[in-house]
Amino acid sequence: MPLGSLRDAPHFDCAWYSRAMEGERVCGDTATAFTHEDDVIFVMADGLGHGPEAAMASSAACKLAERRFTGGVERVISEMHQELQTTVGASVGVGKISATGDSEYRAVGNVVVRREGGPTGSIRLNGKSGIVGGHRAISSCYEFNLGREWLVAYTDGIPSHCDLSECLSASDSAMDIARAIVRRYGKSYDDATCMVLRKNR
Ligand SMILES: [Mn+2]
Repeated sequence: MPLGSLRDAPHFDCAWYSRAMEGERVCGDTATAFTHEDDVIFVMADGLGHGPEAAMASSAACKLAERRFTGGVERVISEMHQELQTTVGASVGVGKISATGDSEYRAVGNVVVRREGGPTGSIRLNGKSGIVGGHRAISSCYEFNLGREWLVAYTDGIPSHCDLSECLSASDSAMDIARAIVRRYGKSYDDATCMVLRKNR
């Protein structure tokens, strides 16, 4: 079993915070993170629409990754695409970060990842239009080295262009930041999930 918990990656600070839209009891977004060999893998999924059907699609994507990830980001997205055919489908982002920071991130649909607080300022990584489990799921692909900057991933319940600077403070934990972003920017009429991740050293 090559997959492990984030406790196996003490060199990463990673946390996420989710809440359902007003009037819904379940959140249609699901996120997860785990280790595969020396890499940290994170998944952010936003089921189409909201409520239990959306939650079923997004959690199926995350569970598949947790059970079947074998090292390939593109491959796991195409497996999700098959698995989610019987669901409403989901926007999905999957990232893989090595211990040295070498990273690959791929996304389909409205999941955004931002690199924040690095020397180049704010960089936004958008998903390619499409839906995992829907008609087509060709992912956008980004490769980069993660230094000491924050990676912030979120679903479209948070505006893609919001100013994160006041939520990102060096002294805060990933959980404090994720919660602050959802509370400050989350749209009341959509599910909102934010994951925050950084290498500690
Ligand atoms: Mn959404």
